[in-house]
Amino acid sequence: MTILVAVRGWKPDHWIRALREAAPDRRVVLPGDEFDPATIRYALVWKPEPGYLKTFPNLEAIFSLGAGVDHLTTDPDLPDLPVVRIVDPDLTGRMTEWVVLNVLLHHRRHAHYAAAQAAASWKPLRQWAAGAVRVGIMGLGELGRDAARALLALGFKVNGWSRTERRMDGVECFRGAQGLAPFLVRTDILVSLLPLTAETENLIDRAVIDALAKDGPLGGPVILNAGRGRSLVERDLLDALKDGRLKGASLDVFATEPLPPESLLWNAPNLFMTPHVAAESDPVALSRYVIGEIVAYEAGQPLRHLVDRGKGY
Ligand code: NDP
Ligand code: OXD
Repeated sequence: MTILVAVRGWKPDHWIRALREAAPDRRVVLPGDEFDPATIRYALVWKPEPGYLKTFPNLEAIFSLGAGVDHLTTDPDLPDLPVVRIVDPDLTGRMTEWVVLNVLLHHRRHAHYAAAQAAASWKPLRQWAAGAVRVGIMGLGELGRDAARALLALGFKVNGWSRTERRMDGVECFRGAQGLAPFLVRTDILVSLLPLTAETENLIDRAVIDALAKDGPLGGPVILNAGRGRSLVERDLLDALKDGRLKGASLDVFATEPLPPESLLWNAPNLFMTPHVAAESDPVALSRYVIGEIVAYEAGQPLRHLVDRGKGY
């Protein structure tokens, strides 16, 4: 009945406290604690050491404490057990806030106004309506669909791209390799909320950047990435920002995290950056989610939001 919490790079105390509050009758342990590995039935993890999870003979399910699961799928020794990911309104709402904020920063030409303010200069620019701007969301999953709804409510035109066919009211949907070019050519602001898989690694490269719409009101396309850093070729993004093929960008995720001090991205023009905080995993909200899933599972219901190992997400 014991629950193991293994979070590398995060402070575990908040998780332990939140889990004990959500499930006072259960034992919750950390990797350094004294416990019998045979008692562990559930592991709640973020970036566990590769090979670590196979050391628990009676483990029944692995819960990723983030929506992304590449931190698990890259472990060659990951036991063949159900992997549950986070699908929770708290995390989803946080991501939608980041997407809306960053779409608006570019749409409302904030880089210009921040520079003008720093120079004590009164420099109004023309502002177009949201309805004149086409936002294209790569990844119409849990996060992409919620962001799409919020952008539609603000009046933006929204397109979406996914691996399989998706339908959504008000959103023009494209899918697969054949749908990529028509999706890109209708996109002024590209938002990537893709998982990292063999297919999405290095997907957003020079060819994708050059296929984006050039006839939109922003004077050039903009890219936002809060999916995974390795889906984007950073060198190609930098070149395009420097030579003006891209009007701007916002990045929350990077190929190497933390972003090394010598990275040229720190000083790239018209780039807003956040340090992988777009949708933080909140211990209180997500402990309630995980315990709710465990209780339902123990009552005989199937586990939900399972990762498909074949697809990698
Ligand atoms: P989902 O699994 O719900 O959605 C993934 C979407 O990506 C689906 O629409 C899927 O298509 C699409 N997709 C996957 N592979 C491809 C492909 N090869 N070509 C086209 N579309 C593809 O994931 P979430 O929405 O919950 O999360 C998305 C990602 O966001 C996470 O994997 C994680 O990397 C990132 N994330 C980042 C956070 C941050 O703080 N920066 C926080 C949380 C998550 P289909 O619909 O056909 O399956
Ligand atoms: C996640 C993340 O996957 O924080 O939840 O990136």
